[in-house]
Parts: sequence; structure tokens; C-alpha cells
Amino acid sequence: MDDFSQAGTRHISIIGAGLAGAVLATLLVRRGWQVDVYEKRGDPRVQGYVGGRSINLALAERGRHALKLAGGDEAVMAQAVMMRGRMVHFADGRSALQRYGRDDSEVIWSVHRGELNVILLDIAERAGARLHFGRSLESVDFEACRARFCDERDGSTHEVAFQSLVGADGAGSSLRAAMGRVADLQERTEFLGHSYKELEIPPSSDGDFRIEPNALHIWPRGRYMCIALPNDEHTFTVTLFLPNEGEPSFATVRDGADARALFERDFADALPLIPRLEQDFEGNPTGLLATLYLEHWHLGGRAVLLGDAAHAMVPFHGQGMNCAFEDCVALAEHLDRTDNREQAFADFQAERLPNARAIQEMALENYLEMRDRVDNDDYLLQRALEQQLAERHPDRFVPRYAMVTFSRLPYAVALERGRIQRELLVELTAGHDSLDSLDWDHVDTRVLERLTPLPADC
Ligand code: FAD
Ligand code: E0Q
Repeated sequence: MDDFSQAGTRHISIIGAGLAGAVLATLLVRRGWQVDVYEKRGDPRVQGYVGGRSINLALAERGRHALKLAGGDEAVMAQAVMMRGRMVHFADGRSALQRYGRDDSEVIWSVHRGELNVILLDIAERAGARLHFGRSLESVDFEACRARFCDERDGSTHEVAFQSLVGADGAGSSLRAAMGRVADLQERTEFLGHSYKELEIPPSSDGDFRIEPNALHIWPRGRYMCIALPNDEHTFTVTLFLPNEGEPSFATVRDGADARALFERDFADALPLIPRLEQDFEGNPTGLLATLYLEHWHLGGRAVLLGDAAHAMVPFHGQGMNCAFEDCVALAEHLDRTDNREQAFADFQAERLPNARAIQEMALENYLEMRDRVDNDDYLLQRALEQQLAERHPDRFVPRYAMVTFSRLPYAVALERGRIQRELLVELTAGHDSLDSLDWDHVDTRVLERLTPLPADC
């Protein structure tokens, strides 16, 4: 048996060596903890990333901050592709870039999930974490502090002792299920009623990006949409989001031929970019989208959940991984602050649960905004005013997207201030169809009345 049962050894067993598991392991080892990480799948550095497809994610300030603390930012950024804004492809064939930030200091980064995972595993292992692959958590005896794993490659089972378990095992968390068997976590899953399918835009014949590389492309079409994020190998990963029912939906668009007809009608400029549309549509799985709410993230000092295992969200703000990384920093800090694990886990939950709820809500709202509003006139006028107010009052009026994406202000603060800002924008643009007719003295007065200055260091 391991020696961590000896007094004074600070040991943690992490379930899942995905994005959050690898970062948390690194942060804790760097703080002097002993860490074992158990991962269901094989080592992606040995066998190549499972699935083989290129799937990418938007990395923003919160995620980068955690990566810096873990010593991984530089390696990750070496393969990241900058995205300055949304390139909106309208139904009539026009397109326009909507910048995310003020300038190129406020951008987001497209990173390859598989490559990111490999980098993070290397860093964790180099720091001194012990990684165990082919170890799928099956059951936990929380009284005896023993966990049982199965190696899905040969069916063998393995039992290990633990001091505390951390569930970084994603939306379908096995640790959460095990905790739910001995306590009521008050778990609730709300399905969005929309799902997604990934498709690919390969490089052009001379090896270049086929469309503008430094943007997140979006084809908003009311109740549904497509997006595309660039990969460093000059491809784009396209994600088609459709409702599960109605027309069009995954109920009516069932095979490659249906998908082609949908693209001919609604995404005509994207169609010639996706030569393997039929094969991609039929060969790739359809992903479900849901928000997971739990009232309890921990079981005394024995187990705690973070990342998607605690609060899976819909992907429309590109913050799930960023939030999971922020969770890792918070948990490492709380664990360092006290030797009382239950206290550390309770403090972690108290800090993070309200913020997770806030980003879950903002992610849901962003879906409506993305597919419905980015090409609507009221919205564009409000956005124009938002930009003016951000310039006139940089210490008070920071667009909600920027608070979420380019700052580390708590998500709950971004949600609350965003609400006030939205009210101001609606109030001040009411009855106007251009900014020219606004009374700027009145506008400034209202901003000063409703928004306090932000802290300087976020
Ligand atoms: P995961 O990354 O899911 O890792 C869980 C790990 O646990 C995996 O390695 C898994 O194999 C392992 N595991 C599972 N079960 C067991 C078990 N029983 N035993 C042992 N190991 C186990 N986020 C962003 O920040 N930006 C984006 O642009 C973005 N885009 C997205 C697009 C889509 C379509 C989706 C679905 C999500 C997107 N996200 C994005 C969210 C992001 O993918 C997740 O929030 C993030 O992966 C969560 O990290 P995690 O470590 O908690 O879980
Ligand atoms: C980002 C970056 C999957 C996904 C990821 C994202 C974003 C979107 C729409 C989607 C939000 C935005 N966004 O452009 O407002 O900023 O990550 Cl669908």
C-alpha cells in the first residue's frame, strides 16, 4: 500500500487526466503535494489522440492565467491560432468581422484539444504527478477510503487507497455517480434540445487556410447556426448546431444527402469548403448539449468535483474549459490554506458554485445572441453604443463579453454588471435608430449613476 497514510503526507487522487485533471495535478505537485491521476483512456502520447479528429477550443484569459501558474502557457500558445473576433457570414452571402476586444491585446486563441491534453500531461508528469492510464473509476468505498478501477483494455480490476478523491472526470462523471449513491447531491440536468455535429474544412490545394484564419467564423441562421475555429495545421473544425426536433433539425436532417441540401439552402458559402460533408456528417457522432446543476460538490473531506463533472454547461461562450481551469487554481489555493479537507472543499464550493451558475446562465444566453441577434438592427445599435460607453468610461463600462473573456472578475460579477449595462443600453437607445441623436451628457450621467468603478487589478 502507498505510504501516504503516514501523518503529514498531503496526497490527492484525481479521477480523469483530461483538461482539468492534468492542470490540477500540476498545480498541486508544484505546491508540494503527492498526486496520483487515474484516467479511463490510454495514454494519448503513446497511441495518438483517441478519435483522431481535430477538435478545437477557444482559450481565453481565465484559462491562460491557470496555464501560466501551471507552467504550460508558453507550450500551449506555440500551437494556438489567434482569433480577433467573430466573422459573421450573413444569409445573403456578405460577411463582416465583429472584433471581440479593443485591439489585438484582447483576442482569444483556438487550441487543439488533443495537442493541449498531451502538453498538459507532459507538464504534469514532469512536475512529478503519477499518471495511471487504463484506469476507469468503477466504485468507491468512502468509509474505507478505497476506490476500484477497471482497465477496459483487459477487464482487470484494481483497488487503491486514497486520502481524498477529486472528480475531474467530465460531464458523465463516475465519481459524481458514486457520490450520488451515498448522498443526495441534488443533481439536475437540463437538456438544451439542440445537438451538434463536427465537420472539417481542409487546407486549400496549396496548403493554406481556406478562409480568414484569425477569426471564429459564424453562420447565424435564427434557430440554428454553424461555427468554424482554425487549427494550426490550416484546417477548420466546423460545428453545426441544430435543434433536435422541428425543421430543420437532427430529426429531419438525417444523412449526408439531407445535410448537403441544408447547406445548399442555408450555408451556401460554406458548402464548397467542406468536401467531405456527407462522410463527416454520417461518420461523426452527434453530441448532446446540456447544463448540469448540483447543489453539493463535495462529500465531507473525502471527495470533491470540479470542471464539467460539477457544472457542465452549453458551449456558446467558449468558457467550459476556461472555467474548469479557474476551478483548479481555486481548489489548489483552498487545499493549501487549511489541513482540514472538508473545510477546503466547502470553501471551494462556496467560492465557485455561484460563479459556475453565472457562466452557465451566460452561456445559455449567448446561444440566443449568437444565432439570433448578431445580424439584427437593434442589437447592432446597442453594440455601437456599448463600444462608445466602453471608450468613454473604461473604468466602469466593460462589455460583458470582455469581462468574461479578457478579465478574471468573478463570473457572478460579470453577470450582475452585465445586467445593469444591458438595461442602460436598452434605455438609452430606445426611440433612436442612430447614435447621432443621443444626448451624451445624459448618457454619461446615467452611466455614473448606475455603474461603480471596477477594481483596477482584474
Ligand atoms: P474533460 O475534458 O471531459 O475530461 C474528463 C476526463 O476524465 C477525460 O480524459 C475522460 O476520459 C476521463 N474520465 C471519464 N470518466 C472516467 C472514469 N470513470 N475514470 C477515469 N477517468 C475518466 N470550453 C472552452 O473553454 N472553450 C471552447 O471553445 C469550448 N468549446 C466546446 C465545444 C463543444 C462542442 C463542447 C461540447 C464543449 C466545449 N467546451 C469549450 C467545454 C470544454 O470541452 C469542457 O468544459 C472541458 O473539456 C472540461 O474539462 P474537464 O477536465 O472537466 O473534463
Ligand atoms: C467565443 C469563443 C463553441 C463556441 C465557442 C466559443 C464561442 C462560441 C459562439 C461558440 C462566443 C462568441 N464564443 O463568439 O461570442 O467567444 O468560444 Cl458556439
